[in-house]
Amino acid sequence: MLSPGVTRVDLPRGAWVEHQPDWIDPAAADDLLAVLRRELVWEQRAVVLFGRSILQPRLIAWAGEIGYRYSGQTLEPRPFTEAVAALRTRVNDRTGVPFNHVLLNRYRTGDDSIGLHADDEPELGEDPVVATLSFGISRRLVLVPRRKSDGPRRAFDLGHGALFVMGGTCQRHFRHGIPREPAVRAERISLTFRHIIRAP
Ligand SMILES: O=C(O)CCC(=O)C(=O)O
Repeated sequence: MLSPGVTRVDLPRGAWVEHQPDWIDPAAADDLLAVLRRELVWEQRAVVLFGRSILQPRLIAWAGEIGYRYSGQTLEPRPFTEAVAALRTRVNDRTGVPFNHVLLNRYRTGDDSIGLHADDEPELGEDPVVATLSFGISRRLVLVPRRKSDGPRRAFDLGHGALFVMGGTCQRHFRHGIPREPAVRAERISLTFRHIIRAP
């Protein structure tokens, strides 16, 4: 039985997503956005894509008990800040998943983005559940099946205080991303929760 306000979408091949737009109420979300801006160490990192080193078009921060390796870079273990630890506890209770790593993305304007990808690193195990919490301006997450026969791409507008969960075989059969939206001139911060089963 789904909690009120949750939309679940069952996708082909055993993938699913859940979207809960107002999981955190707007006043609390305003406070959290201010705290996250202040509390985290934000940086723009270079990643290796197709053999070339490029700067990611967004800022990132992270917290985790175990390091996380993706796109040719390793995020070494880093302590949880107070706010991120409290949010992790809430997300773990809500999803039943013992997330132990949080990667935060800060999209300064609609010029910042993340390309289509899957969170399918071996350290996440088979068919990981990945949860995302959003603060600030709404941005569109697109979900694109790897096979054309699995239907159209889908889009979800992730607004202030929204919880979005990808589960089942989602990372195996779909890719997701936050495309550029040049008309957007305000900031969004997302926290993406992962359960890392072993160090990279
Ligand atoms: O910002 C988001 O909602 C998605 C971030 C994401 O896909 C990632 O960090 O892997």
